[in-house]
Amino acid sequence: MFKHAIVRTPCPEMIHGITSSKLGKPDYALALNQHKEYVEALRSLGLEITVLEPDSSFPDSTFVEDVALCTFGLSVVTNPGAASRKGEQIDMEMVLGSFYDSIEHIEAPGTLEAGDVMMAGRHFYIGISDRTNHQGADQMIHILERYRMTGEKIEINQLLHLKSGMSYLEDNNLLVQNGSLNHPAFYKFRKIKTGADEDYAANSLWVNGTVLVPAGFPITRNNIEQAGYPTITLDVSEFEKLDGGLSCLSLRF
Ligand code: CIR
Repeated sequence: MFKHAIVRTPCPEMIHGITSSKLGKPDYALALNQHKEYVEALRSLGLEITVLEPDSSFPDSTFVEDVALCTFGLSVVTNPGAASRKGEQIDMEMVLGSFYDSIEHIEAPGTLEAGDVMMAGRHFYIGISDRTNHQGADQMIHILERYRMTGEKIEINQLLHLKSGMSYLEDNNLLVQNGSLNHPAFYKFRKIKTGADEDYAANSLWVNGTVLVPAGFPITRNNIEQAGYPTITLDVSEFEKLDGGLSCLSLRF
């Protein structure tokens, strides 16, 4: 069960964040409202929330998930692969210092963004992407092993991050994009599919038994509910415009 979450309020410069989408620029005022609702949803699930101030130096800094991996007794500060995101992790490390005794680091030339890291118990799947390279993933695996956890690399393509395409919902249930069910690394999981044309909803978020699902993806939500989970639907349209999803907006531990 998670007890804490760290989030960062989006900054006005978010409208210049990195994106591959053709959905247009985010509406900042709407993004602020959506972010507040996201925080309230996490709070309603029992989490104590640390809300960080907007950081205008980094347009994408609301996507806090990418700059650290938070897990059992260990936090790993990452080295983001995107040039405009390098440095976001420095402030986060100071925040994590009040929660963790052990903080490790991904060092250049390794790059890793934790949107590429999917936790399933004490095992971690690490996507090799445009943001996370082999050195970064290897460093992460070595760190995890020192703390009696394990990791493995997964080559991905056509996804920003591994978790853009799948989410572990605990209890052996893996939510996956409809078209990408067959990766051998995931054979042992029971698969819950997104709806056709609902790829974005593959980034849904398990929090203490409930699954947060992005608004506008009813088939996926129904499939998750059929698997036995209560859901909370949240509109995150302004973050989708920047290729970001529900998991990207918080660190949970
Ligand atoms: C980026 O491209 O870095 C941001 N616009 C979106 C990051 C989304 N983060 C995530 O999937 N964990």
